[in-house]
Amino acid sequence: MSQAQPIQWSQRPTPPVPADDATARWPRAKVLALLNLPFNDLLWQAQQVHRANFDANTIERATLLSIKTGGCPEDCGYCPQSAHYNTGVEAGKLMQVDAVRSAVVAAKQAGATRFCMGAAWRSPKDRDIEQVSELIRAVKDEGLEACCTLGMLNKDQAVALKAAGLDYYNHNLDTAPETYGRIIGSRDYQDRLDTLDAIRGVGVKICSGGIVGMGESRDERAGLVAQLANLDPYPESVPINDLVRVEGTPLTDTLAETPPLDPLEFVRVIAAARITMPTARVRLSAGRQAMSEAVQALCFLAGANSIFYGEKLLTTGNADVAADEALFDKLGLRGAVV
Ligand code: SAM
Ligand code: DTB
Ligand code: SF4
Repeated sequence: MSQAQPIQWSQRPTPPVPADDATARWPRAKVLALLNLPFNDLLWQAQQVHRANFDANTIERATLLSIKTGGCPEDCGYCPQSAHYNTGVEAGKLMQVDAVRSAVVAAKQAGATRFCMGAAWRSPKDRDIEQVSELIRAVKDEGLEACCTLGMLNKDQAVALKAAGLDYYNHNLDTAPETYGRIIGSRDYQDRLDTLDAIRGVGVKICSGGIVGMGESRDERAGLVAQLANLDPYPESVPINDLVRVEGTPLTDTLAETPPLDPLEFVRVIAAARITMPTARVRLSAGRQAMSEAVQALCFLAGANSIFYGEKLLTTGNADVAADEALFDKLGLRGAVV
């Protein structure tokens, strides 16, 4: 029998739009119905799904490193690294392998099992892919899972990263399809789906999630979760970010009169992600530094089982490692082992 040929770009099936497709695995209306449940009923359902698929007392720890900071040509309205805004973030060059290796060793000693490298690119050049491949090999040499987020990728680039040993690629859908255009103008939703297709096609696992707290409605949050849950297969890792409002970004101005997202609404989104993507690692991501221990504990109860671990995200702060360890102790949580 002849081997299956990779699908040509022009023949790729268009992913279902959940809002219009009642036959989707997770029609958007069903996700909205989850978000509308009484809080205790929602958490009970999420906790049952969580326990059916994971040890509920283990949490994955993933450390982030910005390997190429700032000066990005894209115009994502939330992002401090866009060259379009004055946020005080200085543009830097791609980091050298020795400095990255030191960060990997430190992350491993602190207990991280995954190392995620982020670059402020629209999409990498082929030369960048060669250099990042060396960084991926440095992560793999230390025995950690390697993840990258480098912007849009084509299939050849995905092949090269896979060959270097990449385990996960992070590329977020960020919002519901209809919300997207008011946050980002320089690339569209389909570009993101195309990148996810390229990654999936070479067997690298997908890390894809989004941001809430950008002034969206609950229905729009349902749209984001439905879109992720209807990817076939759904992502192995799902980072849920609560917007970090950075001075100088357009969204921070737009939201000046809008209160931050109610933390209990954030917990609901985590629960909906857990229920609709039962075997995914759902990551309580950006915004955690501003959350109380009680809210974080509710996120874990709702099925979050991964965190970004280390004092910095890419350019903004994150919860202290010592505080995280103390919280783990209080809650009887353990770090996940790969
Ligand atoms: N440039 C690459 C890209 O956009 O794909 C990779 C890095 S980008 C910073 C990775 C993700 O970080 C974005 O897709 C977005 O979801 C998240 N992010 C960026 N700024 C954020 C903020 N202020 N608050 C919360 N999440 C943010
Ligand atoms: C993701 O979903 N969140 C991380 C990671 N993937 C790359 C990034 C959060 C960035 C927050 C703003 C900053 O530190 O620059
Ligand atoms: Fe650039 Fe990524 Fe920031 Fe968008 S989110 S401006 S692509 S670094």
